[in-house]
Amino acid sequence: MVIKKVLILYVLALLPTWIFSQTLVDKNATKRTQRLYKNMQKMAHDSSVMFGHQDDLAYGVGWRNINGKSDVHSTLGEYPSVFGWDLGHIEVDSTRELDGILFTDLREYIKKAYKMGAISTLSWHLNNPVSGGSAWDTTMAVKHILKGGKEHEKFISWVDKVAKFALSLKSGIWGKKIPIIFRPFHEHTGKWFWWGDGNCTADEYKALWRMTVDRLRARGVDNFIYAYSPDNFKSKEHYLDFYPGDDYVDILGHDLYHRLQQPDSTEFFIKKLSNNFKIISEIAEEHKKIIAFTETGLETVSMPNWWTEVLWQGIKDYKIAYVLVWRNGRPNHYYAPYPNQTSAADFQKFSQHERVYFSKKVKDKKLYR
Ligand code: BMA
Repeated sequence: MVIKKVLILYVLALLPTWIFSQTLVDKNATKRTQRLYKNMQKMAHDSSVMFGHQDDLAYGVGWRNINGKSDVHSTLGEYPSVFGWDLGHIEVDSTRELDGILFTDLREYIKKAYKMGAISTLSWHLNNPVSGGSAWDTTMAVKHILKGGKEHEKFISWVDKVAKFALSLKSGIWGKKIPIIFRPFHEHTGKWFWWGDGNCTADEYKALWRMTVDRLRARGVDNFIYAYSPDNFKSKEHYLDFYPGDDYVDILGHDLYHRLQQPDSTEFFIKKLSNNFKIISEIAEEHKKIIAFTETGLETVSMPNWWTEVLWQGIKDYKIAYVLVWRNGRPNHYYAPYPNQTSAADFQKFSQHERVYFSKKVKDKKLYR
């Protein structure tokens, strides 16, 4: 009898593990990284959405580098649950990333986010390895950095710098590595980056992605969760055109901004979001992946009810692990509110939605356990 009971309890305890059985593409990923992914799967399964903000702790509208400050925190009394950061210029050994954050500070911000129980995600606006121009310099480059290409060695040395940084992200007395969502070569369906549409073929892009991930793993990076994030797309086929494969991607992402150029742009954006996430949800179901809205925003959030009436309307019907808005970089280039900003009250309302998670509620989720 007792044995039977113990057995039933054991099976019940294992059930969630079976339901959320999709493992990371990196089979050698650290325990913490695996647990984070499992917990993200659970949250998405429960239709919970975490909120992210790029460079949140580093600067905001009218301030820079003030310990503990964050525009989101000043508005809500709590931090985001996802923190976006960028590695651009690490490849050229700059002491600061492309938007001016010291890499030494970046490491501390990531530690801080981790201690909060929140998540950090890294993008990489890396320079053009052929011309030496920025990520937006579309001089043909991808074919020249693949194996056999004239800048292959140089590119590999750049990936090694990312690996070194990733491996330096440690926390606690045991110095355990901090899990990170890595989101390289994003928005490739657009034409603006050197890895974007028209600047390389689908096969070259896939080869670039695989080569990068393989190299990171070979250098011992075992704390990355990989996110693929196309910009706008027309169909399921289009979303998957450049997809490097189920063995190379953990999160199906999407980047899409709300722009107020046309009179009907708001209706258009909501509809577009809803259509796109419907397509991504189908793909996620088939490929057993989770979804994230990896970059979005309305520059200067000029619509008072943007959070509840635009963003939320576009995503509420889907299981999206997190939504991240872009950086608060300049007075005319910011995506999260600050106190008394036009959309601050609505942002507060959005933050209180039972399905929405900022730092306080996420702490209880114990994402790394
Ligand atoms: C863009 C803008 C730029 C910034 C870049 C990389 O969207 O915010 O000012 O340098 O992202 O973060």
